[in-house]
Amino acid sequence: SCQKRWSPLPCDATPVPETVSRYHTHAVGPNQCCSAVVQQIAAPISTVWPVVRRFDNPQAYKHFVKSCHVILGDGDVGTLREVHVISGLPAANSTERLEILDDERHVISFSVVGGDHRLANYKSVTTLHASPAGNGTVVMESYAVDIPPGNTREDTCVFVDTIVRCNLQSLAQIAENSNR
Ligand code: A9S
Repeated sequence: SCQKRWSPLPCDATPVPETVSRYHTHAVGPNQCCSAVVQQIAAPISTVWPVVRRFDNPQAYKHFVKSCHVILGDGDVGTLREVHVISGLPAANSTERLEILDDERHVISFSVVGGDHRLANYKSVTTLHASPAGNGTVVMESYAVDIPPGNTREDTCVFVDTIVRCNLQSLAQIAENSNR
């Protein structure tokens, strides 16, 4: 479980939402690493979810994505997309499978099933939660991924955390601006 890595509070004393313990507990192999990123957004779930749920349109908030084409399926679980990324990354494209899309619990998950990049067996889960403070949203995105040959666990987490944090900051900006 990744819980210890990111929980600011002791696991045994902290009641976390059921969707958190349920969806952010990854089975992590010996040569894998996992982590999670949390982002506060000053916009309601009803504004954030329509952006996040679009498996066919990750470029709406992921700035590293140059283009995306659905290659199989119609947006249900099992749908495959091919993502092409901007230059400057150690990657060209990625083939990704929609694993979970839950419009009631606000959960989306995909796994990387192919492509020209170094993040083999990448799998992520993103959940939205009403912020305890008020009318905002807390986004939680966790992942597990193989540690690429020649990289350390730490390198890998820093690299992926950076990408995920960029994506969630961009999501926050878009959602907060669409509020005005
Ligand atoms: O797309 C995401 O939600 C998250 C990540 C970490 C995506 C990573 C990526 O698409 C690149 C941005 C191209 C970086 C993949 C699969 C491999 C990379 O090296």
